[in-house]
Amino acid sequence: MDIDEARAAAVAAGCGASVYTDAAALIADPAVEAVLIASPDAFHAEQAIACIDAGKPVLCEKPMATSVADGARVLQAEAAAGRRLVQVGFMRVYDQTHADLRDLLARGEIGRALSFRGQHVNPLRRRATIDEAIVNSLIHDIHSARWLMGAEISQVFVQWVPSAPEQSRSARYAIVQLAFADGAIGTLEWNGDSGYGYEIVVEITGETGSARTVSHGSPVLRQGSKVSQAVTPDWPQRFSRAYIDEVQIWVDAVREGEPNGPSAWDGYMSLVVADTCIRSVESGLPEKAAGMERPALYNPR
Ligand code: ISE
Repeated sequence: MDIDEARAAAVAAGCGASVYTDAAALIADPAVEAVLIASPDAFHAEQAIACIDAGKPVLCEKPMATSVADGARVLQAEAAAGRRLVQVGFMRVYDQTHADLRDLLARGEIGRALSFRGQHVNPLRRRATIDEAIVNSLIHDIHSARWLMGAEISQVFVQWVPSAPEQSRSARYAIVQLAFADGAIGTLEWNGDSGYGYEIVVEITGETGSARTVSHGSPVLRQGSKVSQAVTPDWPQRFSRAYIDEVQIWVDAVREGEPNGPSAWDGYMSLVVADTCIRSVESGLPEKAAGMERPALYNPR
C-alpha cells in the first residue's frame, strides 16, 4: 500500500502483489492475513490498533507510536484482544553479533553486567531535531539496552550538541547517560552525521570481563602503508540480513500461533524511556522513568 499508486504498482509488478492506496482497506481485506507496517512513524499506532481490532498479526516498524499515550492505546487494544498480535521492528535482535552477545551474557561469561555502552553512528540523511533523534533513532538503542541488560532503565540524562547553534532543538550529536533498575549504568552515543558511514556498536562490561559486538564484516585491507576496512554506507546495508530474518521468523511464528519477537510491551517501555529523555532535554537534568508492572500477557514464554 502507498498513497503514491504508481510507486505501489511498480513494486507490486515485481512480486505479483495487489495494490492498495488506503491502509484501512488493506487491513480489512479478508485476503490479507497479516500486516507489516512501514509507514511514517505518526501512523504506526492507529494502524497497529486497526490490525489488532481486525484480529490480524502485525509487525510494526519502530517506533510503535510517537507518544507514550498512543503506545498505551496499543497496549490497551492488545489487552482487550487477550492475545499477542503485535511485534515491534527492533530488528537488532535478529542481527547475528547482537544475538551472539546476548547468548554470551546469558551463559554468564562476563558475570553480572555492570555497564552498557551503545554507539549509534548515522551518515547525514537530514537534519534531525533532538526529539526525532530520540524517538526515531535512539529508540533502537533504548531497546537494545533493555534487552541485552535484562533490566529496565530507571533514569536518563540527555546532553546534546545542536547541528545549528541558532536552532537549539536541532541535533548533531547526543549522549544519554543511563541508570538501570538493577543498579547497572550506561551511555548511549548518537551521531547524526558521521562523515564516514553507518556503525552500530554495543559494549557491555561485566564483573569478569567485557564483550563488544563486531560492527563490520568486511575484510581488513593492508596495502600502501595503510590498514583499512570498508564501512557500510547506511542501515539497509548493515542490517539487510537481520531485516530478512526478522520478517521470515515473524511469518513462521504467526503461522504457528503468535509472534515471538519484541512485543508491544517492549515498544511501550522504549517509548516511556524516550519520553523520559525528552523530559531531560526540557529540564536539562537527569529524569526518572516511571516504574511499571509488566502485564502477564508479556511474561516470557
Ligand atoms: C532508521 O529508521 C533505522 O531504523 C536505523 O536503524 C537507524 O539507524 C536510523 O537512525 C533510523 O532513522
